[in-house]
Amino acid sequence: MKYKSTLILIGVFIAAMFVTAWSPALTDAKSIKLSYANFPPAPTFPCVQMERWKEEVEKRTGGKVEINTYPGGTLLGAKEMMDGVIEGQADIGCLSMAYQPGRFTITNATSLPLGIPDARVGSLVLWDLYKKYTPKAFEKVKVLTMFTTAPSNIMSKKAVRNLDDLKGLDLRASGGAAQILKAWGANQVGMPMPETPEALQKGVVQGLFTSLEVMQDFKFAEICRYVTITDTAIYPFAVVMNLDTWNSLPEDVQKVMEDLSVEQAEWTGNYMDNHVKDSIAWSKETYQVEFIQLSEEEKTKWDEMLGPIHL
Ligand code: DTR
Repeated sequence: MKYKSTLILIGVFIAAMFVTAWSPALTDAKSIKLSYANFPPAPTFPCVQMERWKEEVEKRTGGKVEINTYPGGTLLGAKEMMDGVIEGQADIGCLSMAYQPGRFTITNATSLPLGIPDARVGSLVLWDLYKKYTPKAFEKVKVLTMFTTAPSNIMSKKAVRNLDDLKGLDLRASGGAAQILKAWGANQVGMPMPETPEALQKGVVQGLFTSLEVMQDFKFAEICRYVTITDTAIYPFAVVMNLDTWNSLPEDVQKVMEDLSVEQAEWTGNYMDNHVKDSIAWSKETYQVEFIQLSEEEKTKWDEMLGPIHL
């Protein structure tokens, strides 16, 4: 009797193994799971583009790939993103190149004052630059896409109408944007975006220099009631994947991701450009923020001071 029930048990076990291996439903359930780390809070544009990419990849691979997203630095912080992905702490990571000066020199050239008009153009130029030079800085990862912010403007607690107003003013900026602020005589303070709300509140800085969607997304309009339009530096971003993870993916999944690269760059640029418009309208309406246009004469002075940065 005991012998018989053991035989039945073995039979059931073998049958279960067989069903697990061959049932399409169960095979489908064995999807490829990828982690995607991001440093700023969920409602900000780097995370909005992350969710869009996740949705598209999951849809286009027919559910074969499942992506778990980690916004707000919950998996990797702003400055550890690149190395964290190289080491495999996350499969995918979104990084702002400005936070590690000297590391991404070729692609950071896009943050020079070149007159890039908006985020869509910036993102496509950045992607072309990357494809043309495939910089060494990215040789240890697979680059999935790149994009940029819209041009930077000054958001401040006090009005900045001329270079005298700007002199010695503590403003937060990183990378190429930092060089621009220094050239204008401001006191540039470097820190990643997620640290900025506290620095503004505590009075460590009197404003910041970046794209204007943050007025709404970080509610900076509440504290910075003045914006001086300069339309200069854009900030470049990259989305990178761990190389072993990339090499382990089936070809059809790799193709879906490759096909998305430029599309995602352009999508993000368009999203950013539209969102900046919304943020300006929202800031004016909600906090009566004043948007200051420099006079022709003043603007010429500011532009001339940026000349040496192009060299
Ligand atoms: N590198 C960024 C650029 C930036 C602009 N908007 C956001 C929103 C969330 C994170 C970063 C950014 C900067 O630090 O200004």
